[in-house]
Amino acid sequence: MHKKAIAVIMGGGRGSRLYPLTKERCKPAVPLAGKYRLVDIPISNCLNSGINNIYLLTQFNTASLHRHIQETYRFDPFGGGTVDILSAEQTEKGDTWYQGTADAVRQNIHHFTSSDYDYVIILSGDQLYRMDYDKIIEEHIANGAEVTVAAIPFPATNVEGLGLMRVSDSLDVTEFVEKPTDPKIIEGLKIPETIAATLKTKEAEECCLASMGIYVFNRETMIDALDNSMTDFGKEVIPSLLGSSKLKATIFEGYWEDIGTVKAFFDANLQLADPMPQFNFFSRGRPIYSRARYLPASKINRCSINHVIVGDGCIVTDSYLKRCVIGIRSVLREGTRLENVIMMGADSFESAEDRRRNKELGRPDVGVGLNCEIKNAIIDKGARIGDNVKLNPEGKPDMYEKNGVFVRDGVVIVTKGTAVPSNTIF
Ligand code: ADQ
Ligand code: ADP
Repeated sequence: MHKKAIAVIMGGGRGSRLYPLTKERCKPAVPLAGKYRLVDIPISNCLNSGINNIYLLTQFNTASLHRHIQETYRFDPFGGGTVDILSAEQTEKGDTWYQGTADAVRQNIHHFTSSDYDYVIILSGDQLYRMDYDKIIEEHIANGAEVTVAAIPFPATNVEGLGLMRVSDSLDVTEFVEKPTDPKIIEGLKIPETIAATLKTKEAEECCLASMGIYVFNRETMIDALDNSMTDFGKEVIPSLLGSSKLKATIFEGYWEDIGTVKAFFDANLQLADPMPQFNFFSRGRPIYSRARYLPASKINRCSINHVIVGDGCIVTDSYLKRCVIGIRSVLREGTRLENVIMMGADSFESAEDRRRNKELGRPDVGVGLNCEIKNAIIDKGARIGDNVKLNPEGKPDMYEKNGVFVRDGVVIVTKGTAVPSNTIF
């Protein structure tokens, strides 16, 4: 059957839950797993599903996002394809930020009409998972649905912040409650026996069906559904379509993690360093794409390294690393111990001349200096950590911030480009 689908990736609102990683960049550009950026996940899922007309909606466009998209997603002229960044500041309304997900799509609908499409798949830009969208669209068509919502069984004790739905045995969505907090409502939305019995998920009857924030719309259904002033899909648009449109659920039972908060981002990244992580970057046939950078392979000298991911272009000497993600172009100097650390790396190597200048300016070189001890931390790009620095969030207040060093969700964050002077004990 001939079908044409476009994808719209929601690149993030204010990014406040990931702050300060979003202090100087938009959310899609936040580095992930040592060499990727968040946006590579939904884009790769699209490309692996045969969708190559992709729109990325973001509040503001940073140099790094632009560079990354331009350098990474180049399509051949025969197959075609585009990844278009549509940022709020570029809309004709000028300074108005998108009011919410539905508002962001509405403000850009005129851009999509340049594509010839029958279906739109709306995706979140801050989730780690692998999904075949083509299968879902096929299912959507076969069901004669107007809207299909992807749902995942989630333990009822753990559904805070998620939209929950009730479905019939044939997976018609009959009720949708955005982020309920009342335990009675949550209890009432547990998966019924008849559906639980069809699932692979263990103890599915103790789970609810949570919305993954992934929606397939027929073109006209979406245009009509947004012909009003509703601002959010989960809060307003989806509930408003109940009863008037044919709404179906599709159940996903693989690994899926919303990584929109500092804690979730930290945990999901470090988990990737585990021997058998739940998300597999090594899977054959469905690669996660990223920018080809032509960096040298990393050099590791006299180190003890356990459960660590090391990106390209790193130099690590006489260090002890346990459960870390070390991003591209990281430099770690002698005598340093890192435990549960995500180091994002750097945008360029420093030359001898740069290092001489650093001395003159009295600032540390980019990377981590001699004899440092860092635990439970995210070191953002281009940070300069001097010698004998100790960083550990233990016992620190959760909203701490001073001189570019933050504590959020029990994690120390050294923000992008921050210099931490030698002998700092935090
Ligand atoms: P949330 O993720 O809390 O819940 P929302 O804030 O609407 O909902 O964000 C959805 C996605 O859109 C996120 O990737 C976010 O970064 C992005 N986004 C938000 N505002 C945006 C804006 N103004 N412009 C561009 N992008 C924006 C949703 C659903 C729930 C569901 C969860 C699953 O509403 O029902 O359970 O996703 O994570
Ligand atoms: P990266 O993700 O590589 O760390 P960023 O996206 O944060 O990079 O930023 C790349 C460059 O764009 C930096 O020089 C930064 O200061 C600049 N920049 C970031 N945000 C904005 C903005 N809203 N407007 C203009 N320039 C910005």
